[in-house]
Amino acid sequence: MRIIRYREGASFKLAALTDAEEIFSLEEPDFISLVQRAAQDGISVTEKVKRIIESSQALNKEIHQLDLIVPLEAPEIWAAGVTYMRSKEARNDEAADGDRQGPTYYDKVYDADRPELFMKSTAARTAGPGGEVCLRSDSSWQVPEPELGLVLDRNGSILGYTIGNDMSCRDIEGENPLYLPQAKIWRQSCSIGPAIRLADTVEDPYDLQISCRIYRGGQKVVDETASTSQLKRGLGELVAYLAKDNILFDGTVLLTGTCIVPPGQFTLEPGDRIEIDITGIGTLTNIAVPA
Ligand code: DO4
Ligand code: MG
Repeated sequence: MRIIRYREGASFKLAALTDAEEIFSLEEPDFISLVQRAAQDGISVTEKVKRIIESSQALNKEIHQLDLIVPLEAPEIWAAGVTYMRSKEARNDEAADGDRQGPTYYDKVYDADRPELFMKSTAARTAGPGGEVCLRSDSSWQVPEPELGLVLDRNGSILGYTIGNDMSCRDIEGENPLYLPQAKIWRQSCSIGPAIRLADTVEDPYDLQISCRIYRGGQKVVDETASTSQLKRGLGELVAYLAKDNILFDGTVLLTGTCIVPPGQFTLEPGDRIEIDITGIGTLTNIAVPA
């Protein structure tokens, strides 16, 4: 069971999307209100949505006919880094300066107890499905980072899963890791969506396929697939570090790191269409534009 939001005229609508791709209207204005309503009723969100579906009719619409928007206005989006071997190798490549001796910071953080966690985005900087993600004007090596996103409540419980794109400037981070905030955060440097898959409807979050395709002028120029089974850390471990002595909000999103990095010197260009799929969640599509 998935939750989506879409624009209809001047208003935003919340809806449930079943595995059979049927769409049912939900009365609550947003995902967190739905979670709170289910808690007031003493039932899970999935049970709440099932009961609504049983007593209502599916919309006479298909998903591609809806003007989808972010499935929730996440007050904060955080991200974990170097949680997959592929990410560690890519960071070591971009930071290579020829006279490296001993383990890098990336080697160390991959094996350390404490994960890398950083603030990635806010609601105002986050694009939704079909929206535009921006390319920084002072970077010439930019890539999407397809990531599994955890939708959390204020206590750190995982309410659901979404797809995140942690847009990144490999040249800026590679020049100096202290530039990380600039390599990661700018206008529309993050996107989430197209849906939130309710947590208790995911059989095994460590067995999800993540794919990324990039199209340029109608040609597919990147096509990569990986799996959350390659994740080095537990999801609960990442959430526990994020929550430590911190404030989480209902609807905080935690991106769990990338397992896909486009090969070599590949860089995004204006007009590129980025598609990211995760099993059971859907496809997050965005167009790259100049910032
Ligand atoms: O070390 C910098 C960021 C790593 C990251 O974003 C990732 O592994 O996904
Ligand atoms: Mg990342």
